[in-house]
Order: sequence, then C-alpha cells, then structure tokens
Amino acid sequence: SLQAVIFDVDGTLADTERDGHRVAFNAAFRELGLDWQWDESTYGELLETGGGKERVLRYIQRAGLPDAAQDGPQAFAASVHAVKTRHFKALLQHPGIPLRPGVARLLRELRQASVRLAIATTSAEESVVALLQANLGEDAANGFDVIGAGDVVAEKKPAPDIYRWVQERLGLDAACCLAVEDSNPGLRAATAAGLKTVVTVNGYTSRQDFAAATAVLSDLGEPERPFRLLRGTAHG
Ligand code: XBP
Ligand code: MG
Repeated sequence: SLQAVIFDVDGTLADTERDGHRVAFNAAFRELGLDWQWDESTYGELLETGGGKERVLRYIQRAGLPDAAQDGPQAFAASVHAVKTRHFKALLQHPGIPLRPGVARLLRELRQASVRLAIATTSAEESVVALLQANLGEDAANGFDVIGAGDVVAEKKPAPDIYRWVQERLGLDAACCLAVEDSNPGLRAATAAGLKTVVTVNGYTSRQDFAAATAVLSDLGEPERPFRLLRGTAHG
C-alpha cells in the first residue's frame, strides 16, 4: 500500500522556472555586469541540464567564460548561483509564485490519510523551503519527513541518486512510494530508482517523452476544475 509520496518541486509543486528561476538568473547576470540574457526558449533548452550551477557551466560552453570569471568556471557558477538564489527568494515574496492547482489540497489529503510526504529536487534547499513557506506558512517544511535537495548528492537528475537518498531516509521500499514529477529528466530519475511516477505536465515539458510514467495528468486538479488524464489510467 502507499506509504509515502515523493514530490519534485520545480514545475511540479509550482511553475517556478519561466517566471522564477529564469528571471532570477537574468537579474543576477545584470547585477554582476554580464551581458547574458536567457529568453524563454533559450531557457527551455537549458533546462535539459538540471541544477542552476550546472546550467551556468553548460552555458559557458556556448557563450564563453566571461572576463569577470577570474577564479575559473566553478567559482564563477557558484557566485552566480548565490546571487540568483537571493533574487529568486525575493521573487517569492513579490510578486510571489503560487502553487499549481491541487497541490495544497493533495498535500493536506495525503497527510490526513497518514501518507508520509517527501521532496526530491535538483534545486537549492533554501529555495525550496522559501517556496513552501511563502505559500503554506512558516513551518511548511516541517510537513515533509525528508527534503532531498541540491548538492546532497553528486549526480543530479536524471541520475536516480536524489530519489535513492530520500528513500533511504524514509526507510521505505520503492514499492510503497510514489513519485510526482513534471519532466522527462525527473521521470528518468524516479524510474531508475524503481519508483512508480505520476507526471503533471507544464508548458516547458508537455511535449517530452513520458512513456515510462504510470499516468500523465494536466495538473493535480481542484474539485471545481478536475485534471485531464493525458495518458495511462487513473488507478495506475
Ligand atoms: C530543477 C532544476 C533546478 C532549478 C533551479 O529541476 O533543474 O536547477 O531550475 O534551481 P527538477 P537551482 O524539477 O527536475 O528538480 O538554481 O537552485 O539549482
Ligand atoms: Mg521538475
């Protein structure tokens, strides 16, 4: 039986990428005097690389190492990421980034059913906690048994490492857990860790390959606006 649900964050709990992380990266580039700008479609391509620091490192291969990066690419990516994380957290305060439809309801209903909740994400823990707090209150992070985020594992999604890290701490077999993801790299990570996975798509991910998913949904739905089942069965 189902004992825990492990949620991805970006694109799954909230549409954080286009109007959140992307905007925060661009603000960081401006603040640091770089002439880089990531438009929506460029960012869509760059999302193939999970992790903000890794994404910056990948972009350096295309745009070249800026003059400002005197301490090398790794230190440069880390400093961009720190500035970007500050801007991302400010965006969560104003204008704010809401949770996707059905997310708050599902979290509440799972807790009421004594299903344990966990998070497995590529992004920085402080960004995740700030998103939860901004939308669900100061101690929102305490509602999750395990939060696996950012650099706690060396290999980010699509590697299964973050899901394995979370499962180990939950102390549960993969067979008792369900993953909720929004992207192909996320689905690959969860599937490689042996987890059944429900996918809720968004604008950046809707055309990706989700053949390995238990079900593909438009979103998690609200009573007055149910989700659409895009593939699979409602009972997996
Ligand atoms: C999320 C990511 C992250 C975010 C930005 O992927 O790839 O890098 O874009 O967060 P997933 P950071 O939803 O598959 O976990 O800049 O803090 O990495
Ligand atoms: Mg995601």
